[in-house]
Amino acid sequence: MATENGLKKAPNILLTGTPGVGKTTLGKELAERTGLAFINISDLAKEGQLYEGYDEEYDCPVLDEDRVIDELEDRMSGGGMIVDYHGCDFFPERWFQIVFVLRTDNTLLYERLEGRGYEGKKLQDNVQCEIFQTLYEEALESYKHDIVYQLPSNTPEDLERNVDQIAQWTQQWIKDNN
Ligand code: DAT
Repeated sequence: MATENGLKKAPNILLTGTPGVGKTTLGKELAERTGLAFINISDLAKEGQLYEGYDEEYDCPVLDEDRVIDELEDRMSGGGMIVDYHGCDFFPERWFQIVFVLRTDNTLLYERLEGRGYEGKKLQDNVQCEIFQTLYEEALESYKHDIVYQLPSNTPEDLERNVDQIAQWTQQWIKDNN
């Protein structure tokens, strides 16, 4: 199947949603299945120190969005990228052919984030972010509604189904666009 090597045009896919919903898990499996490249924006920022300060309240560095975009522009315009981030409003709209917002039930998400060591305000705020469907609304405000899809991400069966469906969509997109 198509990859970044330029032989075939492939779509860029955005996986977004509250931290802990399963973006990285899905993105890595999807990359294996499709041959597309996977990019975790948090890892990219860490490697390149693409930060513009520190958020004391949330105890995390603040992403330098402009530098992230500069860093990725060439690869994104080549297509075939799966991008994973818990935000979506600062990417150029033209980058993505489809946007998936992963959704997880509150109690499951709470347990996952607790397992990751989140506590106190950070834990509460992230669960609330999911309850208020903050990322779904951000996606609808940032991209055309007909390319934004919500996917349940509660169980291993959900993961399997999501990989299958997105891989199928990707294959079809490649057929239609080459
Ligand atoms: P994110 O990248 O959105 O922060 P993750 O991929 O790191 O999330 O997953 C968080 C945790 O949840 C991790 O322990 C794996 C687990 N997980 C992910 N998707 C799942 C699913 N569909 N069913 C059960 N557990 C899942």
